[in-house]
Amino acid sequence: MTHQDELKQLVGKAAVQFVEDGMTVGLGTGTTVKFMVDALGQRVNQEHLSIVGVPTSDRTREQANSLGIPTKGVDEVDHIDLTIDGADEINNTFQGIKGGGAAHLWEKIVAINSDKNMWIVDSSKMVDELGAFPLPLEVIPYGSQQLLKRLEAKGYQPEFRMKDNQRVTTDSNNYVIDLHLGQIVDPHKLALELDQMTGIVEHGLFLDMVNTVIVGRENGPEIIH
Ligand code: ABF
Repeated sequence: MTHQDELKQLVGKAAVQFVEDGMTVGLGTGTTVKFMVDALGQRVNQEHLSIVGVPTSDRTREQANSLGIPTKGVDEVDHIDLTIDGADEINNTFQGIKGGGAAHLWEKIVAINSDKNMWIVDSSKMVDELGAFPLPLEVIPYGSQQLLKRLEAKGYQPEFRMKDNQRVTTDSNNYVIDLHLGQIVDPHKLALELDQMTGIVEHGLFLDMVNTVIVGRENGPEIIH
């Protein structure tokens, strides 16, 4: 296990201590969350914790179910008590970029329907300013080439996310375009601009949404409320 993975496992285990019996828990996506779901599965099986998981991706649902964690879709539950998710960047005012795992649309849908949101990250995700990590956009395939040209004209350095020479598709069968911005001086202004662009389903700026961040540090998990 790499040192970064050790930090991810550390925060994953710390996060599940916040899960209480009877909770409906949003389950994020990504490698850090994978460790959290493993730890949650241990609690469900060893402590007979009675919870329902609301996954943010097909792969998280499959992992949870394989561990015996019951899952429901976001529309099948009354509300979500706590969502635990990862992040790609978090700045010093706890604004975040998510979507490196091409799951940010479902992640944001689950997050806005959660009473509390918690992000779990290794220390490399904490940044002074957002933007070094390419900003993911989930986009409708129809018209996406024209949309790419509009984003290029704005100087946003857009690229379709590719894998094995194919455009990556999300669980909603949309494409992902990443914006290589380098720095995002005003995340709220950029979010408003992207919200207006036809064809963009959702961007990866998660602003004013998180309640607790757990950061994997050398001397242990740092819990920030
Ligand atoms: C998920 O967590 C994604 O939005 C984000 O890309 C990912 C972080 O990835 P990892 O935990 O694998 O570093 O919420």
